[in-house]
Amino acid sequence: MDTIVIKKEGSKYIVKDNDTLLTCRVKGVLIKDNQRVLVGDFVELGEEETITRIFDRKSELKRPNIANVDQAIIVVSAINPDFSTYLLDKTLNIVEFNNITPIICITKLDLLENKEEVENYLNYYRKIGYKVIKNTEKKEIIDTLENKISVLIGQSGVGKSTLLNFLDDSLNLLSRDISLRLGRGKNTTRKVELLEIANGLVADTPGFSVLDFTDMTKQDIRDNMVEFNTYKSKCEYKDCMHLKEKNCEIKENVAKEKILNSRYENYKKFVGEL
Ligand SMILES: Nc1nc2c(ncn2[C@@H]2O[C@H](COP(=O)(O)OP(=O)(O)OP(=O)(O)O)[C@@H](O)[C@H]2O)c(=O)[nH]1
Ligand SMILES: [Mg+2]
Ligand SMILES: [Zn+2]
Repeated sequence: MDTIVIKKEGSKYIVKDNDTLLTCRVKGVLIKDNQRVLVGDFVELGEEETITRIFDRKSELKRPNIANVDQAIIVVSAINPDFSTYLLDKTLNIVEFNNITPIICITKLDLLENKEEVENYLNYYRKIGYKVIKNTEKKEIIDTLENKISVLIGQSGVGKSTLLNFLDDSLNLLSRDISLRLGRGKNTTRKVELLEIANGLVADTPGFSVLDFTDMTKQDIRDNMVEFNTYKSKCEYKDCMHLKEKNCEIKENVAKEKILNSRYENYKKFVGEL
């Protein structure tokens, strides 16, 4: 995977150069030039373990601030915290906007007596093209991570660190029970770092409580509702926002239950939040 920054430590960066880990500083000219090195950056190293160049980024996520992510594993729990289509749809929308492939990982199905409602939602997300994995499907997850840079995102407490520990028990990432015992705050994972897991690089991230649509327009939000795009050509207006317009194919398909009502309602909320 070439030469990639996997962690920041003070003013130093830990760089993985093939199979060697190096502690590097950044060449003065890059700092002067305001070129900030991010976790996930592919870099060129000069003499004395100095980062001399940052290669063009394929993607850049703001929160967490990480470069070149291929895919986002959106971790959602069936319960505790409750399954939230609002948070899931919001995350999907923002991840799509950033040209990162979203993958949904469901946790805590074991805690749910009646799984039908959640399973029905998951089937809908599968139907519109998303890969959905259960956190118990170890092989499936390992295959998904192979040769990719992935980021785990999801609310605090959904089980992101637990999932990584399950994939690689040498990791020993702090999960919430432990942090409560240590009397720490709510979020257990605090720093962005790429971990080598299952022949891939994975960033565990601090659970977020606020995600926003920074830099996005209403049209972006509309265009990132992926299943709307299969119907929109039949809307009367070419630029239909699927809101107040008449003869809107999206609204018709919501009424026909071809499009999930919660997806449409969440879409309206997102547009309203801008
Ligand atoms: N029963 C059950 N408990 C789970 C499952 N996954 C995680 N947990 C528990 O849920 C709690 C929170 O898990 P964490 O892995 O710390 O959650 P996190 O997403 O990393 O949280 P932050 O680091 O705060 O963002 C822990 O007590 C885990 O043991 C699951 O599939 N089933
Ligand atoms: Mg965690
Ligand atoms: Zn429309």
